[in-house]
Amino acid sequence: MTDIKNPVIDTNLVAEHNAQQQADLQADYEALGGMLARRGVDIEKLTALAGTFAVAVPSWGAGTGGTRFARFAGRGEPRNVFEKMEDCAVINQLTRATPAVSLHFPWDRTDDPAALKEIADGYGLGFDAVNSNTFQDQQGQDHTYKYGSLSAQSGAARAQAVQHNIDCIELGQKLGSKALTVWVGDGANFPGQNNLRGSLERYLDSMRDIYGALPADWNVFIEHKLFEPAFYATVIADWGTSFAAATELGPKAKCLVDLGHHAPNTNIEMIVARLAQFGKLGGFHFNDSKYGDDDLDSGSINPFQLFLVFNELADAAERAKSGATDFNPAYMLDQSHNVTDPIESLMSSAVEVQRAFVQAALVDRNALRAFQESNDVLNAAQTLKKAYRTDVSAILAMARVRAGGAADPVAAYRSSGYRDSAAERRPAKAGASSSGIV
Ligand code: RM4
Ligand code: MN
Ligand code: MN
Repeated sequence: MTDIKNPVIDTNLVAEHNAQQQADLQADYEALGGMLARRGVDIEKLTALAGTFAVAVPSWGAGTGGTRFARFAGRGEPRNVFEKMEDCAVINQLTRATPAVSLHFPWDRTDDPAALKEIADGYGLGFDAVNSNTFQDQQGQDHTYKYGSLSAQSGAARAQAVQHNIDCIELGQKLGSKALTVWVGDGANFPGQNNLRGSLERYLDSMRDIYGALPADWNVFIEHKLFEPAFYATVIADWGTSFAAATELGPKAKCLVDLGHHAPNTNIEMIVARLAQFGKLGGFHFNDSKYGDDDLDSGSINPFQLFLVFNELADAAERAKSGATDFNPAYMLDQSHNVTDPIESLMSSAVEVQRAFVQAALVDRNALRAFQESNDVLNAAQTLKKAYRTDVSAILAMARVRAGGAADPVAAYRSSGYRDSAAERRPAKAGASSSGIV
């Protein structure tokens, strides 16, 4: 069990919660273990594997989100990066699946990174990729991003955007991050507004400067997105452009796949397979969507797609192992919560992503290969379905309990009264640091 120096939720409460659940969990675990044993699968191996899973939490997800129309504030929302960290600590304490936080600057900027790091250490949290923000103007900023940032026509706006990214790297270094994620909203709303090729050339020039500022052990992740805020042509709209840019920049540049950033029905698992094949899969922003960049909870709309993504990741990991190469994509959530408690949504999503990870490990890869080779299409498809249909909840719960988390994170969280106490301690404050906007 990993000990957390300063747990936010009373550990006795978690222990009592687990004690109440223990008999049921044990019975479910034994039943599942028996069923898996008949398939030749050792449940203990899967539980140990589940315990290795980690997905980072986006600091901005801790606040309530909004749409273009309105934002309905939640109770006890975090008002600064320290309060966001406290919420992220709750998420990890109960799920034991989210040991790192992804920060967004300047929303999360602090003049005291050492204090932030110390508090994070106490919570048992580290820092994953830092995110830059040149998709909105900040107060007092010299040059507007209204017409673009890294690809802007204005050299001054471009230089300012480059410098902001370099500042993010410097702050991230003080916190122990090892990657910068760059997503820009740059693009055009009208045909003719931008020279399509010229915009990408300017973007690449800017990115070369940012790449040049990366420490030796850092990566830069390029995040593509089909549309919004640019509605006619986005500079980094798809994985092809992202791949070309990452290739152009060099080995430290990789592609980041945000599940919501594709047209409906896009075969995202194939994008994952392609990027993995060519060594450019940097990481993920997990979320789910029905129509566009909806930022709904992971696995809430299309859990089969999430499973298929992890199926490709399991295949890539197996290939990397036999080729003795590294394969370590960064897993992060990127969601916006409008009608749920963000802590509950982030905990549930972390568990859903972990579920897909464990289900993908259940795929009988030798059988699948044999069915593929003999063109037994039906059985090949059924091999995937068999893994996907297996309810691995008891494995996930057991892995959590063994690591010191809660058998049922949402139930334990509700019984802790954390949200009520946050609402008392954090009266709404005008101009609070942004969160929840994705
Ligand atoms: C974007 C994109 C980025 C995130 C912002 C807040 O749509 O998904 O990853 O940083 O939203
Ligand atoms: Mn994203
Ligand atoms: Mn997004």
